[in-house]
Amino acid sequence: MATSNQSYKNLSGSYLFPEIARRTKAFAASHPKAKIMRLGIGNTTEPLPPSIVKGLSSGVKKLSNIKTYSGYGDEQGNTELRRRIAEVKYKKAAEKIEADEVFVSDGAKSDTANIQELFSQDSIIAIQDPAYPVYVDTNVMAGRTGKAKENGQYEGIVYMPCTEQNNFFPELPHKKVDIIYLCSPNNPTGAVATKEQLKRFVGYALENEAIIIFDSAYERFIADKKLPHSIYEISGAKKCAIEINSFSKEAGFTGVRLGWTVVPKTLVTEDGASLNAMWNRRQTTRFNGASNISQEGGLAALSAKGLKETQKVIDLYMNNAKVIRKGLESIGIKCYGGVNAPYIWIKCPKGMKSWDFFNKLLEECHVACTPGSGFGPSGESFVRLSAFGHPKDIREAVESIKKNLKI
Ligand code: PGU
Repeated sequence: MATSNQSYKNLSGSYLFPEIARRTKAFAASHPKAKIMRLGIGNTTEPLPPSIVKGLSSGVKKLSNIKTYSGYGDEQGNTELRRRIAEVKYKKAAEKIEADEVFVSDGAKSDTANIQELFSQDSIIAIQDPAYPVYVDTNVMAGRTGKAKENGQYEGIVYMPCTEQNNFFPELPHKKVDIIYLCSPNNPTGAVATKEQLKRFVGYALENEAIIIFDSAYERFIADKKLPHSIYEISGAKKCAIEINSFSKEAGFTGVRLGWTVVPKTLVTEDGASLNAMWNRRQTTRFNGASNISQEGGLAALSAKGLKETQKVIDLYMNNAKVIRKGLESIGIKCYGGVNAPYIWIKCPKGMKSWDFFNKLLEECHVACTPGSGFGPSGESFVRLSAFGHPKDIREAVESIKKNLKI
């Protein structure tokens, strides 16, 4: 008789974003006249710029011709794309990133979910709280935790609170941990780690033979020139960090699907295993490579023209972020983030709980947000607004909040 993976029973609820979609849909069904403005999930809305469309089209065209047709490619990704990622994205790395340390994928979500497989079952995981829920949920599914406790924390995970008091960047773990998830620019708080802050974590990881899993999916949204875009800007990080990134937000590939993970060859676990060799083994066994069409699009996105064009779209989203912050602050709402990240982290007025404020925004203003508590217990009494949207819709949402929110 087949029995199920018992660890799934430890999950305390459904995945956050479908749950928001479900509640928003239910509200829409019972209020058919309401125009709902969706600032919940971070989903891109602007069309792909011309050079990327050209790249994708050339990928399709190649498939139509007997001379250029290709089927399965290398599981690790197109060699030229791996080279270009290493070159363009890691220019400022303290130690050079090589093309064969870059593994192309269908997006950062699957990589952030799959990477935990490389580590032993008894590894102790430390996670920023709040955090992108995939980090916690996949470790729960893998059986590295117990059930959720009353305070919302899963047994066995080391939570690193990110609060107003520490400017949303955590202290070092209070006990010895093996795997540390860091995300900067941060989803959901919009905070960006400084070099000094990253140095402290790299120092800790080297000293404790821990591995950092660094999610930099929003690095292109950093405007402040002093802030690091990659953990590899920190000397020593190639000995202790994996970095995961994506074309989703920076190039509008949320539906196209393309991302990558850097696993340095110098990365060795306490028991002497090469994580680069293990990830290579894992990917070649479980993954048949990203779409060859998407990869042509990725190459175009990293061309000089592509980078210029995507910057314009990023600027548009970041202008949305400014509009959201300014609008909400004008009615006395405390906002964080939204300066070097496309998310605005909002303190619920009068200490309201996240889901209560979610309902209030939906009912009074017809705006959907993401409840902060969905990202972890320290996100309680916050909500996240996403700056991904058409500027007109964002302005409309902000006006509706200013006009209709009763606080
Ligand atoms: N990493 C972070 C930190 C993210 O916020 C997201 C998407 C991803 C990875 C996924 O990137 P892909 O390359 O597109 O796979 N976060 C969005 C979407 C929600 C989700 O379930 O992925 C968000 O609204 O937080």
